[in-house]
Amino acid sequence: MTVGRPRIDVVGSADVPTWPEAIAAEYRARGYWTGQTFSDLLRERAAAHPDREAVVGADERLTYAELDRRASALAGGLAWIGVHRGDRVVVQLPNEAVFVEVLFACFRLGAIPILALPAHRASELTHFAAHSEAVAIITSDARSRFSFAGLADEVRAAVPSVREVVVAGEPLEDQRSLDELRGATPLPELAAKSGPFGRDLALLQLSGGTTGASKLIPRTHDDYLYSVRASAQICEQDGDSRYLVVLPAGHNFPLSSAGILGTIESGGTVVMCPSPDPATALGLIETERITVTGLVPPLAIAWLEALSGSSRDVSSLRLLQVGGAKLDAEVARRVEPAFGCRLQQVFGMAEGLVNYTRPEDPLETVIATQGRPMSPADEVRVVDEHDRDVAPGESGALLTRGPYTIRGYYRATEHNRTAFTSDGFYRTGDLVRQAPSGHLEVVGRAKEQINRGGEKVAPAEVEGHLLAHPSVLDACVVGVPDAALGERTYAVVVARGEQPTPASLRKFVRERGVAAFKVPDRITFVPEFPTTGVGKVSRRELRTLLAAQLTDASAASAAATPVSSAPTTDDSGR
Ligand code: OOB
Repeated sequence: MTVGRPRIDVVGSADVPTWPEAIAAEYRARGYWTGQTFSDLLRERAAAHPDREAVVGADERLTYAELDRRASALAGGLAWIGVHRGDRVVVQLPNEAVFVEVLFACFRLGAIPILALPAHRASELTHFAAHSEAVAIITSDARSRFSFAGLADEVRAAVPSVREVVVAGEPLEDQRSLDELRGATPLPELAAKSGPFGRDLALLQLSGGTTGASKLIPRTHDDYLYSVRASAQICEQDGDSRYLVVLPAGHNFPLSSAGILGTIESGGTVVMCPSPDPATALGLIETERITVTGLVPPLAIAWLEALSGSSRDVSSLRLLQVGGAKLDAEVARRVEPAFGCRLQQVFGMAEGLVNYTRPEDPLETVIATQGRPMSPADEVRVVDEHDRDVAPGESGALLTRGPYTIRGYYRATEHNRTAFTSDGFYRTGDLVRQAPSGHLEVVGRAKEQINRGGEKVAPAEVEGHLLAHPSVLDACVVGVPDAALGERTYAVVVARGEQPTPASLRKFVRERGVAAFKVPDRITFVPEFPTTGVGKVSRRELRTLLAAQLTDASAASAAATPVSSAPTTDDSGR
């Protein structure tokens, strides 16, 4: 650890911004924050119904009592290798039962998991580990052709604070197996009395990022558990709920809206889906009698297609949630008749605010809006470019604050000055319109972020990777409309000297160790960029230009395009 940094991040310090004390007191007084931790929650549920199934994975089924026992055993194992309360741990696990076990082991110990996605590679993981001074990485090599254990080693070699790599499956040399830790000394009871407490950090979520690498999002037990409890109630979860985890388990949507944690909170059963492809998922819905699941719009479309030719029985489904990116109203309209269950739109963000359409909403509201805030204590403002409220029903930028929306990113003092207003509202970067009922419709985006079917891409981050290539003089990454994904990434590049091929450039970006969804879908070379009046690259103009080319394929190949940014090479394969 760096000298001078306390081992435990103090919530409320400059590194971990939090709510002003008077507001925190109010959230406690109103019963939003209860002081309960996720560790307490699991204890309570395991005591209430020990034999009920908590988590189902590809080859194991854990009851609440078993999950609780495993969380304690693994917490003890982590302590045994020197991971302590307050230490940060990068967790990169697939959708398997072990994800839930590791998460609750961290909660029990008070270690802070950073929930990396399986798609993340060295570039992202190194940033998470270095920025948080993580002491360990927990990963899995049980069922994958890609070596996650090898990746974890690469990150450990690059980040001095990372001492331990723990692997579910076969560890490499100098790594630990999760089994070894499970069999170590159980956590001494003493630990329970010395925290973690409700006000402590529970986990670090990841932001989609706008200015480059993802920011880390500090969520406390108090605030996250409140959002989970409120979500479970809105989604009408109960002990009979069976939630299928289709999206990557660590993402805020499947984790907490109501998702994995909401299902545990209601005493239901979490079923891990190893792959989102409809063949696997629809099969599990049938065999596991799934009642609820959450999807991003491209998956909803793929499932709708697959369902029409499938004999799978999905009659157990009660609720299909769709969120993470804008759901097209025409697609939304097809969901209820095809699946025979209610649709729920979910418009949320890892920073906090989550909006849901409600079971009692009229069908048109469910189809045409992205829901309304989950909590009566959520404050929502729709403002113009001067932060002035727009007239009711007009569109504007969405600002929010409330009992589960962060007041600042982790260790990001500078960025926080602009990402939040001086009175603590988070600038979501989303453009919305609010109906008198409170329902929000997402009409656009003010932030520089590409939403590739729910996966968020920060143009600046990808541009940075492209610029590292010796033959790239300048690069600009924009999102262009796409029927399947909503948006795709398009890199426009000015070459230096000999022009590389798009394929070689994509390979270059991939080999720099970035998540595959960030590798540009298409790369085009131009002699120079269109610029704004002040000489800045005009992304808007680029986007318009590219969108026009894509909708009119023949225009893209017509050589006689007069603008200076006419593509000189185009490439559309991946
Ligand atoms: C969810 O969280 P993040 O942090 O990956 O992304 C948040 C951003 C939002 O600011 C918005 O730009 C976009 O994703 N978004 C939507 C949307 N849901 C999220 N845009 C339009 N329509 C929607 N329904 O994506 C997330 C977190 C919790 C629950 C659901 C989604």
